Amino acid sequence: MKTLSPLQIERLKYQPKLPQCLQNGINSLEMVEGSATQSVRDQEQIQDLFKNTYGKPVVTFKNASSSSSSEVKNVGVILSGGQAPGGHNVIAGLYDALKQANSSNKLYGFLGGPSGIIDGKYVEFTDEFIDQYRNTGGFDIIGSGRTKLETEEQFKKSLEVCKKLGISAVVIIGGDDSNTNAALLAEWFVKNNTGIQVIGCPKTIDGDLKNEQIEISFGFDTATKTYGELIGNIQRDANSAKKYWHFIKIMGRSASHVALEAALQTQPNITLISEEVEEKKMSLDSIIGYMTDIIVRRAEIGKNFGIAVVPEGLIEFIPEMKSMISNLNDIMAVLEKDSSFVNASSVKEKFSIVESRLEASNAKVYNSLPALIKEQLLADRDPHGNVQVSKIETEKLLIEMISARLSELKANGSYNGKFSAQSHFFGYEGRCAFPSNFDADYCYSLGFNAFGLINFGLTGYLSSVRNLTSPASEWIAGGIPLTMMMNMEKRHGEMKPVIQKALVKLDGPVFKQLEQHREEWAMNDRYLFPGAIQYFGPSCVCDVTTCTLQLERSKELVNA
Ligand code: FBP
Repeated sequence: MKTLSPLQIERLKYQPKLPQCLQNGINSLEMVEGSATQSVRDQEQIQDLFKNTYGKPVVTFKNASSSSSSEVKNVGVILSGGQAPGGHNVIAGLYDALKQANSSNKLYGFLGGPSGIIDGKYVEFTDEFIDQYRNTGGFDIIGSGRTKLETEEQFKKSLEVCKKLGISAVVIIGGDDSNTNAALLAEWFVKNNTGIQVIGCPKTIDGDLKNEQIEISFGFDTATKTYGELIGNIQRDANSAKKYWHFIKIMGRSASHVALEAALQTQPNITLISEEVEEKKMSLDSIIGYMTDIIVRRAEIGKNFGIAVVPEGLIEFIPEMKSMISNLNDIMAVLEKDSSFVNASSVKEKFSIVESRLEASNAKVYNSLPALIKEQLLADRDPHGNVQVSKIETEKLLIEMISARLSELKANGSYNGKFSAQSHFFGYEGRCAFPSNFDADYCYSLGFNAFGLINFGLTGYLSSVRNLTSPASEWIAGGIPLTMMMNMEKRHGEMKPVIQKALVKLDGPVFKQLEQHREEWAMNDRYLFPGAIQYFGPSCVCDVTTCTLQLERSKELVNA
């Protein structure tokens, strides 16, 4: 018998809220189709690659006047990619809808991510099994993984496993890369007349899987609130001791939504936004200059402490680094399979092999970095060919370079302060927290709605629940074709169809909010202390969504 914490016991009892149209029952829905869609870019190439699933309409559900019966269906579900709070509730919502539609329906969970469907590793869900995981964080119900589903052999194996279990639909819960897998699998299943549908669910704490129909990916709300709590606590510590500069790297592999949201929640002294760095073509040197200037100005008024928030993906957005990393990715795709590189006698030898293959200007940039960062840049790419930025200690790189700059300023008499820095990385801490009420409701709705899409025979669609700043009963449920979000990008040295990441918009209301206040926050300590996520208590504390969602939605509503 497992021992449960008091909060676990109370959260198991929470009944997530559903949009009104889903409350009347999964068999009482009517589907309304919009007009045909296009991919965000590279339309011809995407259409050619997704001949069977391209161009489908956006769909919305509304209550039907009568209810219909539903045939028996077996469904498989996969948790894919990085953990995000609420994944268990997506599965719970899917399970409840499926059983409501027909109690003979079965839900299978593939174990360990997409590899589960290839290797035929699965569990069958039951009430007792699901009930232990309702409203809990983590993906441990079936585990997750980052296997990329893209080869003919993988698809054939998946088909065999689905046939064996009588599965007619697969739900993939994942981020941009995982939903790219979902789109590829959906297309292959249609092309080969298998009759198996594929539906995606928008997951990622990074918040970069969004568009007009997907207002936010799940997990972003809880993760950013967790980081907000931690940053707030550190701000109080810094403001008490007044002796450290805290450099906090915040997760978010590429886009800076997480760092931006955490900054709006806490109002630190410095916040870097990768998209701004790229747009303004800020070199590493100019970033160091910008941060050093604030540190020096604060020291002049006796403040030798502060908080700097740095997005995890920063390094890939600094122009000279971006060029070097892109060149390095292509080289590593070859070197990872080259035994003379893999078995090189020392790290230094690896550095020189890499430098000899990089273009001259990129080799110069690579060579200028501290050995620690050079080594971290050589770490294995993820299965999608991305540098694993969570392993690159950008916060330490910045501290080292700023220290050196301050020593120079001290030597020429233009700085007289003390610089003592602490580094932090907040990432994994936020990915498995108990989902906030928002994420608990949103995820349950996404899963429930996914079964609605299956029931209407759709494939290659992403479950969509919108109007999220209104009460849950007013949320709008439906689906969007995955191909609508795709474009061509270079991965592992080759052009591939992928879901386009939604980066921070510099002309959007969220970044503008930071831009408008950052000088004030830099010098006058306007720290906010959000505290821990609250699950029970006044709605103004427990049910508020993120600043990002509120600002983006209020702009949309004004423009509507
Ligand atoms: P997803 O895009 O799969 O949701 O993962 C996002 C993320 O949490 C990033 O923020 C982070 O850089 C990365 O996963 C870390 O990956 P891993 O868990 O493999 O270390």
